[in-house]
Amino acid sequence: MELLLNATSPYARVCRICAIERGLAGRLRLRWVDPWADDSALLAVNPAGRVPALITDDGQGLAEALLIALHFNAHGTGPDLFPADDGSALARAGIGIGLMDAAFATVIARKHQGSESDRGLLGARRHRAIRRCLERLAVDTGEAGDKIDIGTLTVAVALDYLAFRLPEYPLADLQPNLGRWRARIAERPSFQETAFS
Ligand SMILES: N[C@@H](CCC(=O)N[C@@H](CS)C(=O)NCC(=O)O)C(=O)O
Repeated sequence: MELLLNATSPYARVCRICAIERGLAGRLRLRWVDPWADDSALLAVNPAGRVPALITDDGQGLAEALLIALHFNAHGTGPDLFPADDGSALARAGIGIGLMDAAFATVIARKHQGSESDRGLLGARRHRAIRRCLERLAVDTGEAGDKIDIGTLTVAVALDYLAFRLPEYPLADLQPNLGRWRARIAERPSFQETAFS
C-alpha cells in the first residue's frame, strides 16, 4: 500500500497512526507530495488534490482520512479502531475532525489572506467552533480514558495540530485535564513516530 501525504497534514497523520496501531506500518510506503502544487501522482488518486490518499494493495485509490482508516482497520490487527458496540468512538471522531477542520481552515486562511482573516465572519465562526469543540472534549475525554479507537486518535491528533499551528490555544491553561489526556496518548509510539515537523 502507498500513502500519499505531507508532513504537516493532521488528516494524513491520523492515517499513519491508525496504520501503526493496526500493525501495518511495514506494509505501507509513504510518498511525500505537495498537495498545493497539483502533484500529478496525487491528482491521479484523488482528483480533489488533497492528502491523505491511499493506493491499496489491489490498486484501488482511496481519499478521505476516515475512509482510509477504515481500510486499515479492516486489514490489520490490533485494537479495533471502529468498535461496532461503542458509538462514542464515532461521535468523538466527528468532533475531532470538526476541530481539525476549523483549525486547518484557520491556518490556511491566515496563510493566504493574513491574520485579518480571523476577524471576518468566517474566521470568527471558526474560532467559535474551536472553542466549543475544546469545551465539549474537555468533558468527553474524561469518559474516553485510555481507549484507543478512531475517536481518541482523531481527537489527540487534532489537539496536537492545535498546539503545533495555533499556540494561542494553550490547552494546559484552557483545559488542563484535556491537556494531560493528550500528553498521555502522545507517549504512544504511533504518535512519537509521526510527530508534526
Ligand atoms: N476531509 C479530508 C481533508 C483533507 C485535507 O484538507 N488535506 C489538506 C492537507 S492537511 C490538503 O490536502 N489540502 C489541499 C487542498 O485543499 O487543496 C480528509 O479527511 O482527508
